[in-house]
Amino acid sequence: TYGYNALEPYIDAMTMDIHYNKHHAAYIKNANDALAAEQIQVAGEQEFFAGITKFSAKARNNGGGVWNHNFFWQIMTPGSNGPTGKMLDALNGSFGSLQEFKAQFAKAAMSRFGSGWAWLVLDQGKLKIGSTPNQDNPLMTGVEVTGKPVLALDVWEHAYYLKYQNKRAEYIENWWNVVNWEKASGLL
Ligand code: MN3
Repeated sequence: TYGYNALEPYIDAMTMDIHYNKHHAAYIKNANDALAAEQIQVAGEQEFFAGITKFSAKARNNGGGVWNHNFFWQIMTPGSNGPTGKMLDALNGSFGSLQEFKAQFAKAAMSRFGSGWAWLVLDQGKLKIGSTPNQDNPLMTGVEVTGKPVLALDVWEHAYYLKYQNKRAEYIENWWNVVNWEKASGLL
């Protein structure tokens, strides 16, 4: 874990505080309400997301919100270093170069209209980039990019608006400075 100000100057403390204590907390409360109201009983998150089409929009949006943010906090770290070892090899192998990977990921994050997420996933041994709307994620059945999440970037305005306002591209560019490549590498 790290403090709200730990990702400064790339992500500001107030954004982190509100994002964690208000947005994420609301997803947790509403997901728990939905699970109870719909009497959803699943063995775990894999089963929940695999069966997502059976559940309400409230369960989907908030269940996704909980998982996505739990993952997002872990995939960031202060004092980020670039990818090395098998992570760098995998990115080079799949995208040609680190630069090309970053360009494709940024494009996915930029071209998500409205609120959503950009993802790097591992799917049947291959790395893929994609994005999802709202709080959908690649563990859900029927979304446009499926697989095991390796990186996730929140491109909801609540993730960057206080510091970056409308400049999503600048937020994305700066986000590379806080990526937890060690954690990501462990997911390969
Ligand atoms: Mn968010």
